[in-house]
Amino acid sequence: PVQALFISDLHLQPALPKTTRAFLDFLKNQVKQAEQLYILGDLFEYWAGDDDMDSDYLETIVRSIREAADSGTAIFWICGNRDFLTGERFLEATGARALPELSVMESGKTKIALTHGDAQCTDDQAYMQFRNMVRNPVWQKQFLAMPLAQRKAIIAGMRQDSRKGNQEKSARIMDVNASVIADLFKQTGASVLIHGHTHQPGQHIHKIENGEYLRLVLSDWNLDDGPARGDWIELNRHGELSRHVVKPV
Ligand code: OKV
Ligand code: MN
Repeated sequence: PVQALFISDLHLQPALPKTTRAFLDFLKNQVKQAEQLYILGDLFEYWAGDDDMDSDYLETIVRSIREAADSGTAIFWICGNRDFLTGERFLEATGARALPELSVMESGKTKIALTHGDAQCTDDQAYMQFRNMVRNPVWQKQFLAMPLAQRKAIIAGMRQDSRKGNQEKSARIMDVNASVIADLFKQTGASVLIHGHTHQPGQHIHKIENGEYLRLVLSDWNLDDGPARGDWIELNRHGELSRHVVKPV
């Protein structure tokens, strides 16, 4: 009886077994009841290229997504800033369909815009510069031409660097820019936006030229360290949106 489910920022990795188990449980118990699942980016902590899918860990996840797709749920994929290197082989293996980084779905007469959320964090200029580089198809082709081990080493180096640098940036700089959000609502004609990325779950009303627009921010998932967190948004047949908390399994 569910039209669509939305999730983001699970950051799946072997070091997070409880989070991984919660996702596999979510696929079995929630997704199979739903017509559509929208994955709004950063399902994986990082994706080094489709040739990494041969690892047992990623193979299990890919196969589980495939089972949900085969059982009749349409699965839509918007990549995030960690898994933007997912390619055709990933899509074929999972049965997911790639969507543009900014997409609009319709529920009755309500238009819902969907995006990961990093492209709207324009106050972080250093990150926007990095993003422009790594989202360039020419850069990606060169990067993917390197051996897998080398790509993984480069990503590991970046992660180590950011562990020092990232904490210094303020929450404001790491959040979406309000005027970019206003432009997005204008551009798409949507009255609702769902995104993740910022790890600042919440709901925000944007008042733009006498109109009111709703921005729903998904949580990241982590059931392994600290207090458990994770959520999904459900869209039911009546066009109603609700937020649900992930529980450890
Ligand atoms: C995550 C953010 C660092 C913001 C790189 C391919 C590439 C993955 C990656 C590298 C960086 C994630 C995985 C990190 C988020 C930052 C800095 C700011 C604003 C590649 C796949 F480029 F090599 F192809 N990355 N890391 N930031 O260090 O965890 O979100 S990260
Ligand atoms: Mn992200």
